[in-house]
Amino acid sequence: MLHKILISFIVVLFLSFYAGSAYINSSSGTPPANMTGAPGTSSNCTSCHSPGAGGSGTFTITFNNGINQYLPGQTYPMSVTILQEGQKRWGFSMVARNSANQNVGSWIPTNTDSKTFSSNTHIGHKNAPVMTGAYTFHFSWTAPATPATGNVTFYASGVAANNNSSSSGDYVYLSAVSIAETVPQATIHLKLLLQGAVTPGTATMYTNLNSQNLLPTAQPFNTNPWNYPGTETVQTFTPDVTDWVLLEARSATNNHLILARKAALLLNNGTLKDANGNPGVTFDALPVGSYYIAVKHRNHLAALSASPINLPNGSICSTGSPCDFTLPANVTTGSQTLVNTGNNIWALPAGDINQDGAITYADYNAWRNGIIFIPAYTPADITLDGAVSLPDFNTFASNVGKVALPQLR
Ligand SMILES: [Ca+2]
Ligand SMILES: [Ca+2]
Repeated sequence: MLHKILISFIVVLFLSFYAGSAYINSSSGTPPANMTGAPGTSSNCTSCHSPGAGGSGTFTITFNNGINQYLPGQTYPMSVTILQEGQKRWGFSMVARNSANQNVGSWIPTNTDSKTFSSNTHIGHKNAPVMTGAYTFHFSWTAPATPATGNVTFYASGVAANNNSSSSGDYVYLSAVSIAETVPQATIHLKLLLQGAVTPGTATMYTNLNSQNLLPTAQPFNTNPWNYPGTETVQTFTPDVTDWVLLEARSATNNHLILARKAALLLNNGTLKDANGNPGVTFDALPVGSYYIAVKHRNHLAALSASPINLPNGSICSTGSPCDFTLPANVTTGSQTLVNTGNNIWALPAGDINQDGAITYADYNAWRNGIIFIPAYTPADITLDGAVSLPDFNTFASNVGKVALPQLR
């Protein structure tokens, strides 16, 4: 009997607490489900926060730093930012829906301020954080592994509350962002340095050819010995471009066999982008899969990956991973092929002025014959500064005897 009375007392206590409590309190732990503004939801947070509408702030959904495309099975960073001057406490609720308005993918909270709920169909705030003026929640979303999900739309509501322990003085915002499914492509993200342009002891290169407007707008590998007919062109170089390079995808079982080529732009931090500006280098029409990767330059020796690399290889080349050609371990015959520029930062060696795949005294003759007195984009300029002068000779002299792999010459 005492037991029953006790339970009734607790139930009554709970109900009175709930009835007397403002909604901000009851939902500050986790937002209620279906309050995202998605099609078919009867309400959003305006049903419990007043005035709700009419706030002066903003609510922004950001998917993968604004790149609104996804690949099946990949995980992407996301964030929502709620901004309203004077407000102090923040919440949100979000779903991902396909064009049939079904929940798709899965959510991953990456901070303690958010959590998933409703069987991982929603993500929202956890213990609504307190901060004045604005708040950003960070989390991740994993796309469905099965292809052909199609366009996905994120629907979210955000609450900018005044933290007065009542539902008054709170504003609600709605936002939606659509992303498109893309077909996986054979894209390589690679990291490499050209010795001639390296600032010694650092993993950065200068961009002197670019800043002097000497870089050709069309890819420069259309002559001997490459005879690459690609039509890659650039309208305007971004200031971080160091030079053109030529990438090759080679068979995983026979790295003498070239399957695809692409000319691309090497940036001063050692990363690559396609001439169209997309990060990484995409081999058009090459199926996704595993390939040896070779990189070539006009007057530096070429390098080949130490092993096949599975393409696409993510969205960046992580330091130390097999795509990082600044480490000898990731390049075939790495410590012989590459040159240590200091601080154990390795680069493709400069000096192959006659472009035969070896650095010999034939290159000295080519340098002497290539001396010029006006800035130019020319093979004899192995320091990539637009001049053919003594520093080119000195760099060449330090590399005499270096030879690229036979299959790269
Ligand atoms: Ca040579
Ligand atoms: Ca030079």
